[in-house]
Amino acid sequence: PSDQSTEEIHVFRSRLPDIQISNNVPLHVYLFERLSEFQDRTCLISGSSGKSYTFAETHLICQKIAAGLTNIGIKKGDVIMTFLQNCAEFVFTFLSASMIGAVITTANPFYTKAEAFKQLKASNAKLIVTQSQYVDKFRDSGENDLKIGEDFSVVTVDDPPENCLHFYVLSEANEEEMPKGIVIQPDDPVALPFSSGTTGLPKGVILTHKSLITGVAQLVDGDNPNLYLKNDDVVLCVLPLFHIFALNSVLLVSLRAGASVLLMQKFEIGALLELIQNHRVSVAAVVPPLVLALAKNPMVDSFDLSSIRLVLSGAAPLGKELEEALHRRVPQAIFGQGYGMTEAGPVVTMCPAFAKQPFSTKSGSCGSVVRNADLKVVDRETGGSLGRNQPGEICIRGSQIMKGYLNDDEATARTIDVNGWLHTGDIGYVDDDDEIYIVDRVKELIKFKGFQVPPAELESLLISHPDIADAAVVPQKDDAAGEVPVAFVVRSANGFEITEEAIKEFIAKQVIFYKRLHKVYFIHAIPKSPSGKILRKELRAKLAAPPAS
Ligand code: 4UU
Repeated sequence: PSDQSTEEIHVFRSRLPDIQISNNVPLHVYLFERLSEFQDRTCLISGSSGKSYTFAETHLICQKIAAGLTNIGIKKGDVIMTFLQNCAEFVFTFLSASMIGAVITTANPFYTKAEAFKQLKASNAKLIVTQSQYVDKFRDSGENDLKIGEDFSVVTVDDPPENCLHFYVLSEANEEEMPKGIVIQPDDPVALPFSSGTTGLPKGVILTHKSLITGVAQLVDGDNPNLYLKNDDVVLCVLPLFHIFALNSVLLVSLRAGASVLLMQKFEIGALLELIQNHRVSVAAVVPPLVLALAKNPMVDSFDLSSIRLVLSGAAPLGKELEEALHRRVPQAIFGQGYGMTEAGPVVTMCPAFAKQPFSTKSGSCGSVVRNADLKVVDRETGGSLGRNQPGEICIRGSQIMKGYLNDDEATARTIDVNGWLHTGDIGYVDDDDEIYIVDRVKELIKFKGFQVPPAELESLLISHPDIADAAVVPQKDDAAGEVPVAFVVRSANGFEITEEAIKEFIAKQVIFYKRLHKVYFIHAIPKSPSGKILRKELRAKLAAPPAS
């Protein structure tokens, strides 16, 4: 029963017909294809300063920066790290990199020094674009052998500290000096976000020009786009652009569709509500914790949110009650979810109620598979594909998925099989109306408010402590964050005195806030399979069980 011919039987497709996708050009060419039509429309709005840029201005600034990047020695294939909160410079840097065939690796600016250096090293970035307040994270810490000005350059969007350049050096270059004759192939990388995928440490996810164009086209192209954006839409960008959700499903789709992107540097409920009201935001991309804030906060009632027509939630499961609670406050809006994964390029399923000619959907569903792609549900035991209403591992195939992990063929082969299926590590099923429900996650990944917490990273830090013999980190359900990481720890023979507090503090010093341990349980041995794999299910079951008296 496991032969190839039966394997292909249960393939789910979008109800929207396939479309022609022009994914043989570079990403920026595709995104700015209709520039002459949109040039005077607003492209970007900075929420904090109110400054805005038209499409023509955005395009010109990007050409200047492309020249500026070339002037400071950035070449095709080089990696540039953005270490930025949402701002116009993030967008400019991303698009300019595409213009010269460079690659952007996006990182969270709240990363600790150790986390920042890890990504810098793994991605081999030649340039970091950041704010002056974060530059110290890239200064030598003794163990790191990389140095600013020698191994990589740093550009800051505000006054540059020692050895760093001001962003003006890039943005005031002469666009005429943009290098000519750079040939960019569809299979060349353009973005390198980091993700731990189904197992292990964070890895560079190679997204090519072709993958990102396909991912955008699947949402906003065609006569009946799955995510119908009008060119007078104002799309809220409060989710961080360093994460693939906002990068793809807020920024890139809006650029392609000619909609305006309202950039918010950080989430603050009052400022957010004011911006929605003042800029007449019509499309809002959110994550469940943001839905919670909007559904519960009494301030919401004093603002006019009547401009919102679409609310797209993703990156973590959204409870029905929560969705309905927010819907009562924004009754005119269509609510729906997208389900994605960095490696999947990123969208796997999208709410079809967002289409130009919409399909009705049920609350709780993550939408239907995107067009121009195949989805199957796999039985984890037999490897065979399953029919409707049977939960199994969601697999996705199409030109949008990643090329692979950077310098990690083994992890790539574990994730994308020989038939081109990307295995998501999520358990879900397809119902009779082609709607997809995610019901569980079998991969290690923990998601705190939609942010990735890779257990392997915390486990390796824990094991590095002399008083800890062994450790395992698993998710625990949490009302505010969805999930929080908790640790099971085996004390080493000499370490019988180490306390929960000491362990929490040891971790907190080394990681970004959302990776902090919320609880430490001491245990005699970590349950493992004969091959040495941590039996995470057993540990998760311990958490679910009532405490032994
Ligand atoms: C239950 O979270 C993302 C990408 C999300 C995204 C992107 C574009 C959503 C909508 C969109 O338009 O990527 P990662 O790599 O950070 O995390 C991937 C994992 C998934 O494998 C799944 O476990 O995050 C979880 N996840 C969800 N879970 C993502 N979306 C959902 C969802 N419901 N809607």
